[in-house]
Amino acid sequence: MKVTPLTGAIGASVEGIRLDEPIGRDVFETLHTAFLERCTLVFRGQHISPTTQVQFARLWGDPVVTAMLNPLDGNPEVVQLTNIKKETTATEAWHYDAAFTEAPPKISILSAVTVPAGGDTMWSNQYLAYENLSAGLQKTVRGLNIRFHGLRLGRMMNVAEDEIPTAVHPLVRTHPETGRKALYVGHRENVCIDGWSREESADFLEYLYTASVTPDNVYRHMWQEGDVVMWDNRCTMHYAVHDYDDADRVLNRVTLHGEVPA
Ligand SMILES: O=C(O)CCC(=O)C(=O)O
Ligand SMILES: [Fe+2]
Repeated sequence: MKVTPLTGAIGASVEGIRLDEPIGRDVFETLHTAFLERCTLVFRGQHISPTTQVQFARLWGDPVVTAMLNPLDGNPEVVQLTNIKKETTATEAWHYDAAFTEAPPKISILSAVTVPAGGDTMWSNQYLAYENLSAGLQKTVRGLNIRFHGLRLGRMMNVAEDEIPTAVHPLVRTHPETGRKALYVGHRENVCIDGWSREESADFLEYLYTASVTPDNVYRHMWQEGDVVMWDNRCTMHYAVHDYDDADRVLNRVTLHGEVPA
């Protein structure tokens, strides 16, 4: 097995492994170390079934079963993502998955079934987003909490305004495995510094959001069918580029239960 960094900031490609074959303890340890260091792992040419995807996911944790989206027959842990119109998609913005819940998923795993020309996904390294701030601003953000709302997702799923889920988390969270600090921020429509007005919060958070996703802090994945990509939802944001109109795009997704951010 070979692990190769994909950018200076984030991502590694893993070659010489088949996810549909048993993965021994040593190999898993190597994968785990690479995952914690690189935050996003790319496995090309896997073409795995939903069942294999769930088995692989179980090596890392406890898959989330969600009735909200469309579970794939026989595998309630697998959600199939299809082309949601650009106007309504909630994922064409930098985000952490389900940050508006009390204990957001720790890891997400996508397996590409059908890919159009385009439809790339990008990830940012939120450890570096924090570390790149000045010592003074780091100190300020460490003292703040942020409220996340599921507004964009709620709109997409026609959830009534007063039923939009919301949660308050530290603006700087400490990764439970690495002990490193990561900036926990999101799209302007979804976030507000806890205890500040929307107006006071907006430009401040916009600065942190924009600084997080500077090109030298991002990996952009051009999907091929059969690719599997997994990311650490405690120290990365991601963004699904919608540049493929009505073309088919099908990805199978599994997420793993996570910790309460601290
Ligand atoms: O469609 C994608 O590339 C990613 C969508 C997304 O945000 C997710 O699966 O969490
Ligand atoms: Fe997402």
